[in-house]
Amino acid sequence: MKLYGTVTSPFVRHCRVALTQCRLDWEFVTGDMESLTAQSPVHKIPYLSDGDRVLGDSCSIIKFARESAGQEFFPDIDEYDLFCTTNTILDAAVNVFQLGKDGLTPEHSPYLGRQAKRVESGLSVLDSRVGPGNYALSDGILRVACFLDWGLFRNRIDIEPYDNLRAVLDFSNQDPVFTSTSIPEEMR
Ligand SMILES: N[C@@H](CCC(=O)N[C@@H](CS)C(=O)NCC(=O)O)C(=O)O
Repeated sequence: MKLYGTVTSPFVRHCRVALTQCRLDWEFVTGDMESLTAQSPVHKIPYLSDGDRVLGDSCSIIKFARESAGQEFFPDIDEYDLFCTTNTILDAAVNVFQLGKDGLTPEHSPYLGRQAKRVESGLSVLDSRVGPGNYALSDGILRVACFLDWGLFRNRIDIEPYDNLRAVLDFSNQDPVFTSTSIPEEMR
């Protein structure tokens, strides 16, 4: 099977970690955004092809990986909500980032202003959701870590005030599979 995406995308990164953890036989196909998204079902990355099957979203790709390896995909509702909530915040952050590249900032658009506020208030929500304590590299925590690392790389977030979020990222950065998918140093 082939996973298509860039090395900077947080959605792609979570899939790379899951496919590696599940020890599936897969290949990472990377390249420039334009050519990758041209082939994708909804012109986004990641997407995965496995024979005749094409999966066009990180959520279905991770479910496919986990279940192919005989694992359950989100048996716990709170963990699933952490994943979904992080996705909402991450989508908002990506939105603000992409439109910013086109010269559109929150000052130009009330909707974009709401998206930016969602990211800001979302950090505090995530910080209390993850709480202090012993973390496991579950898909909820992994999604948070992929978001945080991308958000820092793109200068979209400041996690200095959030002890728990910093602890989640420190914890994730001790995992060899998570660090093997780090955004390359030369791109930072
Ligand atoms: N819901 C999708 C979101 C994926 C997504 O937003 N990917 C971004 C890259 S990080 C993308 O392809 N953006 C291209 C575009 O919007 O044109 C998933 O979870 O896979």
